[in-house]
Amino acid sequence: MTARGDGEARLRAAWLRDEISRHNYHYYVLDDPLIPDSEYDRLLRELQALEAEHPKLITPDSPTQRVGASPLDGFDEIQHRVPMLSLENAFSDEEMEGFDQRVRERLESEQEIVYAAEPKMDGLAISLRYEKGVLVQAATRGDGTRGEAVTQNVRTIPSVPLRLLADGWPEILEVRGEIYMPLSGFERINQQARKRGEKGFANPRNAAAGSLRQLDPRITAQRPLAMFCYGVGELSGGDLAPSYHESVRQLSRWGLRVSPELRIVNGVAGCLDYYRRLAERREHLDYDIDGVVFKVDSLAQQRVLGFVSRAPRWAVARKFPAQEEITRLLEIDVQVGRTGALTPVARLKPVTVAGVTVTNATLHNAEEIQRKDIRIGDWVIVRRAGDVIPQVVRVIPDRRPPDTRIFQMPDSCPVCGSEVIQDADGVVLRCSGGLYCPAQRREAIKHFASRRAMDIEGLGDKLVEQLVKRQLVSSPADLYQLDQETLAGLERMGEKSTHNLIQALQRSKSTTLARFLFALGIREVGEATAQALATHFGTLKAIHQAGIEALQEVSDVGPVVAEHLVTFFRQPHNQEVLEKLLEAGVHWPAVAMPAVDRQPLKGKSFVLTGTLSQPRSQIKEALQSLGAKVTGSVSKKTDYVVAGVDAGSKLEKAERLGLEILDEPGLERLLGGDERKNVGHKNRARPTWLGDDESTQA
Ligand code: 9MJ
Repeated sequence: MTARGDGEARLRAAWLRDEISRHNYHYYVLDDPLIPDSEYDRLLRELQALEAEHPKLITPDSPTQRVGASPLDGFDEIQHRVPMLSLENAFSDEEMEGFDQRVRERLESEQEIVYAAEPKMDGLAISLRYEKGVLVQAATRGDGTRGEAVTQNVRTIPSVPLRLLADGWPEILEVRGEIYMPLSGFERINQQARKRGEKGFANPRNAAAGSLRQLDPRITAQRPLAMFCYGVGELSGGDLAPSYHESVRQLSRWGLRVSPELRIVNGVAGCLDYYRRLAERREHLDYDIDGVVFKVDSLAQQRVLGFVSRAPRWAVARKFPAQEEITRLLEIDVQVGRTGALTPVARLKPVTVAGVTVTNATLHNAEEIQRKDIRIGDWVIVRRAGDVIPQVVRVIPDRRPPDTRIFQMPDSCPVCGSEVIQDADGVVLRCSGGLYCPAQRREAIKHFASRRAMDIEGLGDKLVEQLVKRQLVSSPADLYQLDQETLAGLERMGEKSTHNLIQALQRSKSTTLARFLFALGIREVGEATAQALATHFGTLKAIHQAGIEALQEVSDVGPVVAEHLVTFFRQPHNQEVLEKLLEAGVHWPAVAMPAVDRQPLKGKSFVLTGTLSQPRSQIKEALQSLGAKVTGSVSKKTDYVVAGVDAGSKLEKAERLGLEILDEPGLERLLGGDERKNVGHKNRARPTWLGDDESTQA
């Protein structure tokens, strides 16, 4: 390669920097990449090579400088010219009403106040200073007046722009926001730490703080950190829009990442409604939040309201109730699950966590108990996260009483006495009793009846427990033999509930192949796998007859799942149960398949964008089963773009390129072309689940 002329190299480097920054923004800030990763890597490598050849071309805002500078001796202290404020808290609806009333009184407003609402991130407050659009300093909040410069560390965070995009930014712009670690990243780095024999971080907030306070930026660079921006400190040589939400929109235009949850709400009623809705969705977010922040949206009104000591009068944090409490671990019992797995469960001295009394918490497995050094009698911290089973976070070693006992897993099943065997992974212990074990039987039946399986309404856990205990039911097939008289003899079964249950059992017989497969409770066959198997093979017979290899042709079936399937169908006991279920009248419409070698969408490439009414994974699977390729970014080579609600830049790009765009009905038409429509089903006399036609009496 000939060395480029200096001028040409400078131009190329500048172009590459802009191009990489633009893609960085689309990938990390908008979460909507324009090009494949390989293409991005190629651009970055070209810039690295160019800078290696011409070191003079390296600028502090070059994307190559994110990998982490040399270690520091310590962090410089910096002074915040505009103090970094904290927030007043509200712990109840009444306190929120009090806040709103104070705001209205101060503003002498008869009208409802317009508030901006957004999640309260549980991370670290950070200030980013941009001069002429270039990031020159990043600092922690510290005590609000003095913080520490963590510039080199923050530079490694991909969602923090090293240079602002677009135009119109003030000459000096200090942006404030929260740096946090996404939950998925937190799990990953903790797993890696454990593999190395280290302890890992207690929670994502500590992990983010620890990562940001690294003296070696190269370590920070390897930590999955992200940032949401929510405010402005110092500002000169430019201006902001007149409201909070519009100024946040401006920040976003300049390449800064802002919360997608930001909404405008009216009055305190709007605030309380937002709070409740977000609280419900809290567990589905990929980051920890500890409440909601409400801010008076008008910046003019904010100025009138001003500050008290260190908090603005125009904002409040409505905090979620505490989710961790301390209690005593009284005993450890062992539960036997549907597949025989033994799970140690902590019996706790009852404690109220976030308004709910907690008496049990899962301990997962023996390894976890050992790792956390949990002993019977310890004082422990219990966490309840939404409707998830409560967890023992850790013990409080300082409070350990002298008489604690070390727990050991049993070598025989605590329910049926069968031998306990260890899974190949060496972590999970299992009862070898199979359906001989009443616990496994009970769990298998609960699963069979559950909403996403056969959906037998009214057959709750307590009822299943009674049925199994009284030996009225020992397999799912026995459920369909239950009669009015038997059911009426059970606790809490009046005439009406008995009648309803019989009806529900009857209704449940009409199902789908995918649901039925899932309901059987075959190990590792979840809903998605069951759906994939049903779509791929079309009939129960075909799945039963498929060997290990044929099964692995299904998208998410590997050797382990294939082995479980073959083992399941080989068991005479299972064959008998299947036969009885079909005999009882369980049926589904035939899944009419294209011949396996006919893949009508072979070679076609699809991109899914926007919110669709089914999980993307399901749509993707359906498309893949017809031979299509599903990719993440739109290009000239894309054949179809499936656009759901609120589709954004991918849809725009598809329109620009003149690609074929499908809405959901359009996609359904494509997927449900004539050859794939569910065909009608015939009556038949004999259960023939191994026969030619499974479409049964309906
Ligand atoms: C957090 N922690 O998410 C503020 N915050 O505004 C949001 N914090 C804040 N805003 C002014 N979303 C001071 C602090």
